[in-house]
Amino acid sequence: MSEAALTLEGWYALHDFRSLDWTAWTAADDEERAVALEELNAFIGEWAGVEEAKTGSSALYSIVGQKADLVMMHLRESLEELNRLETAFNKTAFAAFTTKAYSYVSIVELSNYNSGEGGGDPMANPHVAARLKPILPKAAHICFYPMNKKRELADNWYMLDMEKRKELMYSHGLIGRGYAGKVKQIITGSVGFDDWEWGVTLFAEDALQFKKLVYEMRFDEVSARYGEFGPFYVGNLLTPESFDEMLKV
Ligand code: 76R
Repeated sequence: MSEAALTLEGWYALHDFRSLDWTAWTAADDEERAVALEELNAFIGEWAGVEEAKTGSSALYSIVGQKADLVMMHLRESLEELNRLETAFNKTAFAAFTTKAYSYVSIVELSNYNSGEGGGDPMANPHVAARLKPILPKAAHICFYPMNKKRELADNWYMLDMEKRKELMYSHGLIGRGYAGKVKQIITGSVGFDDWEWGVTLFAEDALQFKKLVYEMRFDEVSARYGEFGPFYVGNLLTPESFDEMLKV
């Protein structure tokens, strides 16, 4: 049996995608919309305190295309908290104007492929801790997609020995590092939690860098030979102003 990579886990993650029922929203009267917005803003207004208390982080983006209209990405300390959050949203008057589009449950994950130096408590390393419990950047764009590593007879990631996987992941990391400062990635593990093995969430000021990075990685053996990809969601940061503008009738 090949040796499993050691993983470190941080905050639990929920990517909650919703679509707006524009017919109902535009047909509602001003009073109904005002109540819905008030409840929505109260819900969103709690996120800042959670970040300050360092017990989680949330981000809100619109989604381009017909797969969804918006995504709320939440990082929290437990699945219970994620559950409470989605339920709290569902109870707002605003939720009555939305439908569920997609969701993804996972946990922030770091693996030991490139960690090199052993020993010591990795959680005591502030860089590691910051990556496991990241404050989501308020970058202009988000890109999310789930993925697997292949388990086919000829190309089975899970049958490769540790040394080989380390070597392959080293090359993966090198490409990634070429995008330092342009793309921030958060890898979340979802084996046992959702339908794919990982969620990949990327943040960038320039959305074109998503295409450049993902395309370049396709030529790297880890992705070219072993990567399998789910649907891609791409979107724009929703600030209080741009969200107001989006919902204005
Ligand atoms: O964490 C680290 O920085 C160490 C190196 C590293 C690991 C272990 C790393 C670096 N990644 C790691 C693990 Mn990654 N990553 C992806 C995708 O679209 C595709 O082809 C793949 C989707 C992107 C875009 C990306 C970006 N990475 C992983 C894993 C877990 C693998 C496992 O355990 O088997 C997956 C699924 C995955 C996928 N990766 C980087 C990046 C970037 C930008 C980096 C450089 C990070 C940095 O140095 O700042």
